[in-house]
Amino acid sequence: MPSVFVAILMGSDSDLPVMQDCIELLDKFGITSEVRITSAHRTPEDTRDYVRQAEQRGCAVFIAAAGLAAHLAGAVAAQTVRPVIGVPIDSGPLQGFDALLSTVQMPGGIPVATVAIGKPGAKNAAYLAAQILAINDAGLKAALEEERAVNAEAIRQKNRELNS
Ligand code: RP5
Repeated sequence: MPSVFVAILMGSDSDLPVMQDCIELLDKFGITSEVRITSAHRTPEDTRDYVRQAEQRGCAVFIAAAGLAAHLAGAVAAQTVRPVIGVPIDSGPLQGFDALLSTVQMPGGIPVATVAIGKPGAKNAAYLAAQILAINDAGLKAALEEERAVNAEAIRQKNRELNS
């Protein structure tokens, strides 16, 4: 049985600084990931070939990040029935609003779970992928719950400090 992993695809190496947190968060939760630069426009055949072989090798979730006329997530979703998470990158004169619409406005039947523009979306793509994998992984579910509890406690502590 192939080992499960998450594929992180991005349209350009210029997207990498935005996606760094995504890569690091998956690593923090012990989730194996593969990172590939591949474009819906510049390398369409490579994108198709990678998605097909990655699914066969055990890719459980695809994360696709792109800016401008961002068709990468849709192009990936066209090749697989694994969950696809789209991250609109805040590049170009419209700062990601173009990529948001290109990524989120998929026609019925080919879904892309679109997260926020830019760095918050990069983080949430990792959390969402982890939550999908946690459906069948009690340890991962516990780790996600523990992190939320720690974050909530940090806010309570700040309130105690503000009011002491
Ligand atoms: C998109 O075009 C990429 O995802 C990137 O966000 C944007 C600009 O790419 P570069 O011109 O920086 O390579 O395809």
